[in-house]
Amino acid sequence: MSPTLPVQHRLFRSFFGDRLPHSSRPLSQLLGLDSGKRHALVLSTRTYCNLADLLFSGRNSEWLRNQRKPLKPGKVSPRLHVPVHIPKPPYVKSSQAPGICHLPEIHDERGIECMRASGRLAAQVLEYAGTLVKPGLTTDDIDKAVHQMIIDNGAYPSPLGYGGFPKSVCTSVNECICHGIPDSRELEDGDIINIDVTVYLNGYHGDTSATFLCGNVDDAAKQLVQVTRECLYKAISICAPGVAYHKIGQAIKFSFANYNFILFAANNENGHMLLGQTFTIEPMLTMGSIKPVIWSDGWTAVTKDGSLSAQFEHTILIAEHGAEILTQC
Ligand SMILES: [Co+2]
Repeated sequence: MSPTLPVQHRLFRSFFGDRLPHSSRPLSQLLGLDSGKRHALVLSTRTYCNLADLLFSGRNSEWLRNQRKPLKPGKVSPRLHVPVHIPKPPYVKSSQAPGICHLPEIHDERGIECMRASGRLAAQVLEYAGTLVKPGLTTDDIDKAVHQMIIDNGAYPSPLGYGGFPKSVCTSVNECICHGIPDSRELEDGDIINIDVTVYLNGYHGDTSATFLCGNVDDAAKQLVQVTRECLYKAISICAPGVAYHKIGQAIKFSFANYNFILFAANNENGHMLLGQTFTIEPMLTMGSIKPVIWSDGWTAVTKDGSLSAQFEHTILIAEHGAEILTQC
């Protein structure tokens, strides 16, 4: 299959690890922000901006910009309540921003069972959230539904209160790369939306995201979403004990060479995967610029040229014979 439009998909990293100032062990599985999870597809913000300067021609950005209205901040509703009986992660009560854990996250049998449970719940919530996506629904509506399902299951919605994040889920529409804040904006026919669900259950975070199509989405956007999903599964397929993290990037590049896209799959992470380790893999691809612009809310990251961005994410366990996906129903 070859692309119908002269699009260039590039891989992002979740750069929010850069904003976390100090270490805090319990943040093992949150939001894709913790470098202790060994993001499998990483590139320093600085490096990828430089590469973007080099690679991004800008030839598609005008065409892409004209296709839809730019995303604008909407109204953010008041913070939702979590019942007192639900255990909260330590950062919720702390005024300090949560930190980064630099050690690999290795679990014993009990820890693995807990990770499976939180992963399964996160996957169920994500699947449900995806069924809600339709024109006219607001991202705030999605947040409310996700929040309710998580607390109904005795878990805490991890994003709520994380470093001041005001909502229970991240909703990243169209050119929003990640960490979009649910608000009063109604979804429109042709939008794509990444929903990133993280739940805190029995002391463990389960983290997963997917990009959903809203109504009639054009072929180029569909292809972006499809290729991003394939990137995630290709990456997972090579994971096993002893495999170097940087192999993931190489596998993706090789696998998608036929698309004639430019994929960013560089990886600065040293070391090898360990038995019993959990981490997330979360490729982000865009159709144009990989330069992010952060809104004044301090969270919402959009592509500088307004081009579409897609992301998929699973939390995986390194098992004896390969990776086990923890975030599936
Ligand atoms: Co996530």
